[in-house]
Amino acid sequence: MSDLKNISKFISLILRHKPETIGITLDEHGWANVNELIEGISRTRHFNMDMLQDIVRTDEKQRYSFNEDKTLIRANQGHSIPVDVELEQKTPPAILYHGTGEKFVSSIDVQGLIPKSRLYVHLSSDAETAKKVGSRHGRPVIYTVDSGQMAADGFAFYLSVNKVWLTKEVPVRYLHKMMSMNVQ
Ligand code: HQG
Repeated sequence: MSDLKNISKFISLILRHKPETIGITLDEHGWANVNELIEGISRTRHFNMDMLQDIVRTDEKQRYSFNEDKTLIRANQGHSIPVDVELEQKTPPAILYHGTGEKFVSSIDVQGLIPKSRLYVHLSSDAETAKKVGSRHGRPVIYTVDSGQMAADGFAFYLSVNKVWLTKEVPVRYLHKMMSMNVQ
């Protein structure tokens, strides 16, 4: 893994889960002070503002945002700590996708999708992305989610700045398993 990618993983841990790792805090909207972040990270490795800007600009999932004057930074989604990143509530498309690992299927088929350690269940608008997400947990299994019906039934959906669909839960009645071999 390249140095920047490695540091990006670390930033993701700090901004979504454990800011205390480098002795900083996030505000209620998930913002961290950029100087504090750089100082905290550079205690253990070479790091500066240019590198941080590179990471934010080139991140393949656009995970992070600066505020306008680049004094603050936050993760766009994926948090386990309770912050309000001012997500946009939005009507979802009729179908969304969720990729998971085979080992979770028996539980999901009983319980539906729950956020587990995160604040929301993460959904994507295409099956290919769901397959990649699922592969992080072993052999991938992909579910389609009747998001249009859920929205009609009153469930709230949010679209993060980096285009991940989020919702609090997906009850079993809205879930259908896709045969993974159908996913290219
Ligand atoms: C599963 C990455 C048992 C769920 C990705 C998932 C994503 C259940 C796992 C983002 C369950 C949680 C999030 C139930 C859900 N019983 N297992 N009832 N309900 N699960 O990592 O969705 O690279 O917290 O299916 O790309 O895999 O970090 O969530 O398999 O967008 O930016 O519990 O993280 O983005 O795993 O991934 P996670 P996720 P980043």
